[in-house]
Amino acid sequence: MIGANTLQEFVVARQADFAGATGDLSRLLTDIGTAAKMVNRHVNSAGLSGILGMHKANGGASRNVQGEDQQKLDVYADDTFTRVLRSCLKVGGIVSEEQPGIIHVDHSDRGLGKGYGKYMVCIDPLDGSSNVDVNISVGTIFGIHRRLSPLTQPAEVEDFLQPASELVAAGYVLYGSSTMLVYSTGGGVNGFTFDPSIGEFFLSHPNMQFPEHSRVYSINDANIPTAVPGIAQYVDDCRSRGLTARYTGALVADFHRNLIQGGIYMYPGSVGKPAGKLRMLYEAQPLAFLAHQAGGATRCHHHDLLHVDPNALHQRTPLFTGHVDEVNRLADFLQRAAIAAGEAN
Ligand code: AHM
Ligand code: MG
Repeated sequence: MIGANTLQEFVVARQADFAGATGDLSRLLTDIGTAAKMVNRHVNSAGLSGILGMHKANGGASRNVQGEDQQKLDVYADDTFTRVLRSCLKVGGIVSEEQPGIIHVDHSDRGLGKGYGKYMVCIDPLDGSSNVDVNISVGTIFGIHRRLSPLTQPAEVEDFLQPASELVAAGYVLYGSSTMLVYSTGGGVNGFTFDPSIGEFFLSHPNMQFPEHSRVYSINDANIPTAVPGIAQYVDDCRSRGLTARYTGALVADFHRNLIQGGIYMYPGSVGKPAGKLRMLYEAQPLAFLAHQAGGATRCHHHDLLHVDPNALHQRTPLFTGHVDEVNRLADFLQRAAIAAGEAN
C-alpha cells in the first residue's frame, strides 16, 4: 500500500485485494469523494454565500418525502450527489432521503446501449442539516448494493431492500472541524481527512476499530422518558459505570466520535413512534455495516440490524450502534424489560 495516500490511490490499491474486480466500484467511490468535496465547499461557506436557512418552494417552506422541512443545503447536497451519481456509468439507481421514489439512471442515451448500471446507491445527502445554521457538524451517509435484477431494465424496489450484510460498500462524510470521508468495502474501515489547500482526501485513520473501553453514550435525553422499556435502565447503568454523555444531533458526528473514543449511539422507538426516527436504508444500514467492520454491532430493539430485511425505501428503524460489548449489554436490558412486560419474542 506504499504511496496509497490519497483516497483515489487507496481505493484503486484496495481493488487489487478482490479477485476479478473490474474497477467499477473504485470509480463509484472516487465519484462520491468528488461530490463530497463540492458539498464541503458549500457547507464551509454557507454563512457567506446566503445558503443558510429553509428552502422555499411555491411561496412556502419546502418539505421532503418524510414531511420534514428542507434546508437550502439539503437541496444543494441532494442535487450535487444525485447529479454526480447519475453521471457515473456504474450506477443504476439511487434512493435519496430527499426524494420519494427510485431515481432510475439509464445510460442508453450515452451511446452505451440499454444499460442501467449494476450498483444501487442509498444516500442521505446532508444528515443533521438543522445543525448547519448553528455551525455544528453535519454529514453525508451512503450505502451501495449490487443490483439483483437484470441490467437491461430499470431497478426494482427489491434491488434496494437487501439486508445491510449484503452491502458492497458503505461510508459517511463528516463536515466537521475538518472534513473526513470514512468508508469500508468489507476489509476494515479507513478514514481520510480533506486537505483544503490541496483539494484531496488523505488517509489519516487506517483500519479504524472501536476502542475496547467505551467512554461515551449518545442519546437524546428528552426521549428517555418515552423510550421503550429498558432504555432508561441501561442509561442509568452507563452513568453508574462512569460513561459520559455526548449528543450533537448529527448522527454522523455522534457515530464518528464513538468510533474514535469508544461508545454507543441510541435512537430508540417510543410508545408513540415505535420505529423511532432514523431511516433504515441510508442511515442505519450503512452505519451498521461500518460498525460491524470496526468491531462493533448494531441492533434495532430485539434484532441484529445487519441481517434485517428492509420492507420499504423510506422505512424507519430504532438504532443502537457502537462497541459490541455495549450493544450486547443494552440488548440484555431490552430483553429483560420485554420479558417483564410479557412482550419478548
Ligand atoms: P435528518 O435526516 O432529518 O437530518 O435527521 C436525522 C438526525 C440525525 O442526524 C440525528 O442523530 C437525529 O436526527 C437527531 O434527532 P433528534 O433531534 O430527535 O434527537
Ligand atoms: Mg438524515
